[in-house]
Order: sequence, then C-alpha cells, then structure tokens
Amino acid sequence: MATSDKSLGRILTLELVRVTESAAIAAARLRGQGDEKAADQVAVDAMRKELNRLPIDGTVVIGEGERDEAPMLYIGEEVGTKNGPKVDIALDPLECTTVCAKNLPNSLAVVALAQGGSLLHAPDVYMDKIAIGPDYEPGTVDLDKSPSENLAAVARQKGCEVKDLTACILDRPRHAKLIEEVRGTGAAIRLIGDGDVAGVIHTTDPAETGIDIYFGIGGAPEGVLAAAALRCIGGQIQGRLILDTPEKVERAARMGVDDPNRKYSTEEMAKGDVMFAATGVTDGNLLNGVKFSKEEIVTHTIVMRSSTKTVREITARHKATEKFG
Ligand code: VTB
Repeated sequence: MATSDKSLGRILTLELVRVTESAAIAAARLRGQGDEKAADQVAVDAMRKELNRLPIDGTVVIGEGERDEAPMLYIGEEVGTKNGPKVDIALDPLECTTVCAKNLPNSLAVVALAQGGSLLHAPDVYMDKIAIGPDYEPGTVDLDKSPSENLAAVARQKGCEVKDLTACILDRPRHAKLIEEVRGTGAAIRLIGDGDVAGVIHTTDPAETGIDIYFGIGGAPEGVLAAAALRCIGGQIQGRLILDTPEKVERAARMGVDDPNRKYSTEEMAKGDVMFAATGVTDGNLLNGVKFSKEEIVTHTIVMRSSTKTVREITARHKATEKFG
C-alpha cells in the first residue's frame, strides 16, 4: 500500500473490530433458536452496515455467494464510503450458522481485508486443505503427500512422536478414509461439526487448543479466510479447489482460475498487507462468545495485521442501550 494507505491501514485494522463485533452481537441474539437463516441474515445486515461506514473503496471477493443467490454482501458487491484505498474483502458474517443455531462452540463473525487484487477470488466450491502452525519450516506439509507422511514430518519437527499429535478434521462422510488413515498412525483426531476457519487457526496455538494440524475438505471461501488469518498470525495452509464438474471448472475460470489442479499456498490465497478480525458469537477455544447483561454487552475479538504481525485481543464492553446493526 502507498504510505498514506499504510497509515490508513493501521486505522482500518482497528475499525474492522467494529465490523465483526456488530455482526457477532446481532447473531448472538439468535443463538440456540434453531433458525440458522435468521441468524445469518441479521449478521449480514449488521456487517454490511458497518462496512459501509469504512473509508474504503472495497469489493467483496469472498462473500455470501454469487450475485444471483445472495442479495447482500455477494461476490462483487462494492462496500465502503469509496473515500479511501481500493481493497479486497473476504467475509463470513456468521461462520458456522448451524453451530450458532444450536449454540455450540466456535461460531464466529469474520472479516479479512487486503489491498485490491490480493485475495484469491475463490468460487463457492470445496477446497482440500492442510494447515499447520508457525513453528515449522516452509513446505513441511503438502497436499500431495499422504496423511501419514505429513504427520511424520510434523512430528519430526515438533520433536515428538506421531501419536502425540492431534489432527482437526471436519466430521463428514467424505473424510472416512482420511480419518481411518490418521487413526492408523496413532495420532488423535478432533472431529468438528463445522467451522474450519477456527479449526485452521487452532493449529497456531497447539499448547492452548491441543490441535497440531488441520486436514480435509471444507469450503473454499473459508480456506481464503483462514489463509488471511495465518498470514497475520503465522503458520502455513495449502489449498486446492475441488473442481469436479465442467460447470465448476468454468465458474472458477471466470473468476481467474486457469489451472483447476493448482495448489495454492498461504501467500497465493492472501498476499500483501492483510488484516483479519474475528469476534466470537458462541464460546470457543479461540474466543469467548457474546455475553449479554442488563447493563452491557461484552464481545471478544481477535484482530491482526500481516505487516506488523501484531495480534490484539479486544474485550469490549458496549452499553446495552447502544444500537447495533
Ligand atoms: C466447512 C465449515 C463451514 O461448511 O467449510 C463446511 O467450516 C464445508 O461444507 O462452517 P459442508 O458443510 O458441505 O461439508 C461449513 O460447515 C458452513 O459454511
């Protein structure tokens, strides 16, 4: 970014907190109500309102879906006051809608922001992913290696045995073979119902989360958001889009993906100066969920920036009378 954009970047990092706080508060009001659509909708409305207050000329590149299926925060929607730098925005106003509807752990409001053209324009398809934390040499894991080889490489560098590692995997029938192979190595598995953005971020702090490696197939948009987070906090993610029909290959090509089999590194999914913020909706390993009381609403947010690698955790106490969304 240019120098003036750089100082604006510092300000924007903190401004992003308001964006995810607002979405998280709106969604948290509907926690456990069993209505994922309603929870998602209020989070989208709240996030969009806050984004439109930011002094940016922003384009949503990872959003709620393609224009014909998502009325708000769709891919390509322009947000912000236009009075500022051109930026790409990746967002998920409510990551884990089902988790929020059931009031289970790790539902988040998430946004990432980078200089225009810096985030992978990923179509809404699946992505095969593998991720590890910051304490490993580049290229330690690779999607083209077997799970056993990847686990062995991680154990070698961590200085432990494979059976001492824990892998995080989405609990889906498509992962039956992967789960069997990982179990066969003796490594432990943490199966998660949803939420692979949090799953990937958890690899960055194994002492706290108990997770060393993330494996498996989840959403491509979540892959780009996770890459943005790792650019700031450290760690590696590798992703490959799953383009298993001619329609998906064509859709991806329209978004600039010319090689359907390409493996994307962390930097290829999120390059340049990246900012990332996430606020907890429900309680989780990473963040506490929103707490409501008569007097105040308490939110817990992590916000970070790749250029300085500063990671801030912000607990905010909002007056209960303040209007959100
Ligand atoms: C994952 C998970 C998300 O989608 O990316 C998943 O992290 C992938 O899709 O929280 P399937 O549910 O079809 O497996 C979510 O569950 C929802 O966006």
